[in-house]
Amino acid sequence: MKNNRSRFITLVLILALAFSNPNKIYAEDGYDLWLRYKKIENRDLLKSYQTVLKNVVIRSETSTFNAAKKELKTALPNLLDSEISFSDLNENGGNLIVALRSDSKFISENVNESELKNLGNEGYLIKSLKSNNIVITGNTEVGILYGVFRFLQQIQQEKDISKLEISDFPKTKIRILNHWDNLDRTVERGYAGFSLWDWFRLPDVVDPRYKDYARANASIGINGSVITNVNANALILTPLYLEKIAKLADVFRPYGIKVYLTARFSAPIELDKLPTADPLDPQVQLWWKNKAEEIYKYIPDFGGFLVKANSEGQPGPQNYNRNHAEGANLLADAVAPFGGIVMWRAFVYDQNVPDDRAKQAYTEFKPLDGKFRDNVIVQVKNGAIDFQPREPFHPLFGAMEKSNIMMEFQITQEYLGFSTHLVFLAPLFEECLKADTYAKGEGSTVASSIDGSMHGQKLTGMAGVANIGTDRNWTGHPFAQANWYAFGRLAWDPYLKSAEIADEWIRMTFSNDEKFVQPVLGMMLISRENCVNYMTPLGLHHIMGRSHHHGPGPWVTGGRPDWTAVYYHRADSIGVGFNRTQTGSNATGQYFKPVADKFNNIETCPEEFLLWFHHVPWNYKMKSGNILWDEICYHYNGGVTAVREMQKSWNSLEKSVDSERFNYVQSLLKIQEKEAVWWRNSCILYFQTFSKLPIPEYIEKSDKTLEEYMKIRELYMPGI
Ligand code: GCW
Repeated sequence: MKNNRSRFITLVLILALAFSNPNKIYAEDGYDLWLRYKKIENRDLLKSYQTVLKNVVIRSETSTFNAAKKELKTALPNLLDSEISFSDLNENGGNLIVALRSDSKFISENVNESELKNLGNEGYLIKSLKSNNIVITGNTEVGILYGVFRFLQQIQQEKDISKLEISDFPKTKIRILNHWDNLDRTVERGYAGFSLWDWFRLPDVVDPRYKDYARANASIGINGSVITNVNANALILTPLYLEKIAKLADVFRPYGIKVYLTARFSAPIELDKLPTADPLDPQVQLWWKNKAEEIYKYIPDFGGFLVKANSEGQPGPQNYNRNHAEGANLLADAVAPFGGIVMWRAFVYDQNVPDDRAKQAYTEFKPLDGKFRDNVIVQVKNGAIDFQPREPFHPLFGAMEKSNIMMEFQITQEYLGFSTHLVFLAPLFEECLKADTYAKGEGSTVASSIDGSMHGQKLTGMAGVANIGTDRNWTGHPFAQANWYAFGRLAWDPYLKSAEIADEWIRMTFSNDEKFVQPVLGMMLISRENCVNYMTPLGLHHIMGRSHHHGPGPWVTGGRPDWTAVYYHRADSIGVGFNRTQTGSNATGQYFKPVADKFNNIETCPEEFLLWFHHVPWNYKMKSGNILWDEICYHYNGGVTAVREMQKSWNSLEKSVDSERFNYVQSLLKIQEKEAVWWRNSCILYFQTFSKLPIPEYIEKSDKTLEEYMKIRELYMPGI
């Protein structure tokens, strides 16, 4: 009896709490990403959605329709806080009709064939009809699935759905994540825990997370996943693993995602003791043909291989005096009968230290243009060095006229503060995609070189080195989720604007409240420039800690020269910066003429790339009127100030966000501030030993000496 009474009191208390503050924001751990499907905040809109969306008609007998239906079933009742009925296509009466045109009389009566003509096999049409019905259709099931996600996003972002007319299709074919995941579940350059792929328990245990991973990717149009590290392990190609991979492929398939693997070039030797891996050796060719056949038995829609060859110690065709095209074509021929492709990376540098590492990829690949098979696509990093906070675009973009070429961005923040710094990467991606290569005159943007519009390539794509791991919130920093999101959106449409992408993401991940959206948008949009300022302003690059790449290390020297910082900044008593002009390494000569001329001339070289291309005297007069030394100090200090501004902004938003994510971001921003100060102080003190000029008065005094900074040793860093 007593027990019952106390239960009753507890219940009353719970109910009272629940109703006392209807706007209470509950703790969230970030697992749901941008697929939170929380009840619509705006009451009028909620009402109008409830009126329009009462019943949904969708087939469920195929796995992709089933996935779409499940998503709608999870999302709509939560977003609309109302019951929604679902019926099969052959029944009538739905006001949201999701179907192929050929399957639905209603759609064929209301949508012209011509409206679907340009959508290809992954596009969709979402249309509100006068009758108040909404249709989601496309030429394929996966196109419709993308349409369903896009439709839900309209609701999540509280948009008017009474006049929808969205017809969209991806501008690139391969939109793919590259996981640098090892078989022992460590992740190279991963800062969000361990690898998602639980090889030990697979194939028997299929973690529900695999499906959520697929949902998140499909929601932004990602259609491929290379699940293993480019620093490859040949074992992944053996039956032991193929059986496990087949399970992952089964989970991803309904979501339109294909599995790809990294191929270790020496696999024939390592796995089957062949005497060679020479791409022109018939035995080697046969080995790869058989291997491909075996893989396709396990995974009939296997996507193909990604290869890092003759780079950082990885084996490749050059070990046998063959070139990259001969290596790529070997694998391409093996997967071609099954419709597979080969993504061959242009990030190459071998044991010989070049006069300028920035030139190597172009030097090796440009002469091979036209020599690759049709099912090979050359995967090029956005810049010629290595995912720096800012790099000029890679000179291979626009230059490969007769070869398929795709973009590789790094989503994981190897050089941008790991998963502890809030850095929204869309502006970095956008800056590169918008850059003008002048390959075919003005307006030949990098984006047009990777979507096939510049040179008419058939195979197109964009890869992103994933920032995902076993952390509950997937990406470590809650805001790093936005980088995964932004990558997917830009792979789908490389012409999108960062502000648009951020706005969508904030609304779905946090809130539609303008008082929250606007300040957060502001923080996100300047965050990458801030990072450049406190790490590597004015074209400085590769001056971070050795090997783990965390924190400043402009003093790093010794060992292989192009792995040191001094190789890249070349500071001396006269000035700082790498002379890559005609009087230096002539890396500028790899760009088309108008671009080369612009970079060559110190007067026209954009200041953000000044020290990338020029060795500039400390007293050089900058556009601001400052001399170079003062300008460097100004940027470093500006970076710190801006992080403090971000902190203020975030602190003012405490009431608009759940305490779990609020507190976590607040703590991470503290780390970011501390590290921005570390970067600023140590870099200024270091470069001062060359410039011998005073540090401007307005900059707070460093509490450590340069020697103290140089002594900092970081142990057991993640991601190595
Ligand atoms: O950025 C560098 C990283 C290496 C990486 C390499 C690459 C996978 O420091 O960890 O190796 O690039 O892109 O191959």
